Amino acid sequence: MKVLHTSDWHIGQIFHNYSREEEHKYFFEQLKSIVIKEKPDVMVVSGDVFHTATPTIVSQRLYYNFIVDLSHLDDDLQIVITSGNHDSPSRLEAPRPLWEAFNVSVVGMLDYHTDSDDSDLNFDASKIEIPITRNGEIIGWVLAVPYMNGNANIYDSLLNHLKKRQEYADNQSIVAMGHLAVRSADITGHSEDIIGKLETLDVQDFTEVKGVDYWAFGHIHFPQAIKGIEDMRYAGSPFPISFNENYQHSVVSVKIEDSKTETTVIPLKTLIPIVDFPSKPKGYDDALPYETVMMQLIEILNDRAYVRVHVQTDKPLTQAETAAMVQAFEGQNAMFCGIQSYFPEKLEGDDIQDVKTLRELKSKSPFELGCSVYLKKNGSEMPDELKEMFKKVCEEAESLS
Ligand SMILES: [Mn+2]
Repeated sequence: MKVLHTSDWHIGQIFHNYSREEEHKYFFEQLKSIVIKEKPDVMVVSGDVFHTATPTIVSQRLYYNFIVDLSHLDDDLQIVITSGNHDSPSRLEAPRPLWEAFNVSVVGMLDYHTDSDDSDLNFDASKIEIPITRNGEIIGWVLAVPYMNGNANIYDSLLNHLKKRQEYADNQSIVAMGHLAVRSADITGHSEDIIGKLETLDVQDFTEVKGVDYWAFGHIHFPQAIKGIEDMRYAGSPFPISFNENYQHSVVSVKIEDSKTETTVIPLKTLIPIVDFPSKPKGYDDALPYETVMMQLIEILNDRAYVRVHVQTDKPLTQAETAAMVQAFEGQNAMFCGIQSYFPEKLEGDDIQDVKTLRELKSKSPFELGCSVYLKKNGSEMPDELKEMFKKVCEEAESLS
């Protein structure tokens, strides 16, 4: 069985006010060429199809057009799509019956039931056990597990259930999908707050599950064989979703034959590069002052790129300075994506250093925390006017929760 593994498309993302539509089209063109060349039996998309739970019409059109286009390429191509934490499970799944006509299986969520059948599963397993056929014969299965609170036991139960099915035979390949964070995975490019919120699973939770030929994971955007295990991979995002994702993006081609799994990482081209200008400094000493950076901007303005500017400064930039920087990008190919300021060391970390434990953190109000983060980032107290506005927002948010 041949599988093409991709994930974390994040269709509809707005990156520093810029639409990614053209980049998604560029990725889809590449993916189409890869499908033509690799001829997979099935393409699996392991979650985060859309960037938001309520994608715009433009985003949905992009998605529908591409999937339909792809399925027209080859009548035998199957596509399995599962939801990620960014997707709306029900919205993704709504056109499920229509998708079936295109050989596309979409699983947004598990269908739970209360009365038990003879398995130890309390949801409809047959919905997420997708048979993969070639010339009318089942050659393998995709266990299309959508995003949910992490629990690796589900895979054992699913395998037990699958093996009891009449259509199941020993020589069929099995691919398991999941949208989750595996502990000890390389989280390059992910900010800590993302990982902190995730329930994570141990890699052993999966290696102990016997009978899966390939694990097709989504969620972590850095492509990798988890802990070097070749048949357990994150496909990663198709192009940078954030400034931290400045690395080679790819999809994975998987060949399973006689229970042996061979994987090939297929690199993708990025249409619009992300650039840290003049470069990403280690700290204050390493950065260049505002005036110098402004003068050097000319080097980059003509390039089509997302540009984040880094400046060394002793005090927060004035509004006029920031405005002048923004102005410099106007009408140019380069796209302004913010300024990062670097202050002298002594100003950093005096304030929230005292917050060492979770309990201490919890004892601070969002307003207090926001003020100390501002102080840490800018080296000066938040201006009164901003404080007022921030306080109001905090109060409004608290009244909602
Ligand atoms: Mn994602």
